[in-house]
Amino acid sequence: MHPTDLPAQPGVVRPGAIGHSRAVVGRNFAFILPEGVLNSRLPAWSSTTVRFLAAPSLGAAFVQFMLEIEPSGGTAQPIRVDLQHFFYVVTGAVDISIGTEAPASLTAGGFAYVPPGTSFAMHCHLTAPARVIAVKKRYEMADGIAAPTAIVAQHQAMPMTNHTGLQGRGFKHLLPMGDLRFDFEMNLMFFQPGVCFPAVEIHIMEHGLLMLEGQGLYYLCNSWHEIWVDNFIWMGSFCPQQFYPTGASQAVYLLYKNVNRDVVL
Ligand code: UGY
Ligand code: MN
Repeated sequence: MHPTDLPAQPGVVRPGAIGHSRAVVGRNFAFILPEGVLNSRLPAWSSTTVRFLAAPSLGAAFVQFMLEIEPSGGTAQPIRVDLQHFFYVVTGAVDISIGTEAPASLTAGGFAYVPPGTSFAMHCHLTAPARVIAVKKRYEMADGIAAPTAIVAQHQAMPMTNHTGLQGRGFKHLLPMGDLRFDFEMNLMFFQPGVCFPAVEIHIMEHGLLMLEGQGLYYLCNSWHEIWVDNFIWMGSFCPQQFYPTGASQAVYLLYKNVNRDVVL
């Protein structure tokens, strides 16, 4: 019997809540569950709860966080910092303005890339709250390559691709794959039930992973972790990793990956 099968009494901690969690923070990965991530409020965001999921204090070279924006909430005033931002709307709808561009409306599955040093403002639609997963990363310049320009789009308008040739896999590369102006990728990864990658991967790139749909088992370093919607994983450099979907329907996750740059010594 799972402790959640027992009746919960209002105002009383549920049996099994003490010290039991699927959450793990290892040397080179972290498996993070939303119920354990406490709220922050930030001066730059009004009527917005922020939950930090990955940060340099964990070992990550980027920051990933969930914004929970109330209908009247959003950026207190336009934000302009010397960092890149990426936003993906998980639920609800927001308006985003980047630089001098006219505001664009994004619904669930919509995303935006904000280049370094470019201002942006985001406001939740008045009808319902929005949840937006965000990445913040310092831009790694490369000789002779200009920084990328802004992108605003909905993933639903993009074709599904599959460069692996494996049945049941699907990809949407939200940032242009192979475009060396970008120093990171944000990919939607689709898996039909039972379809995994062919081998345990070990690579220098880091990941931030948010489970969007379905469920499965995630292999991290040398242990398996059951994962479902809203669970988050930070995978550090060279963390052995593999995913095996276990649900009856497709599994989908959003994956951050730093790419296209040499190792700095
Ligand atoms: O592209 C990747 O590195 C991807 N296959 N990794 C992952 O899903 N953990
Ligand atoms: Mn990988």
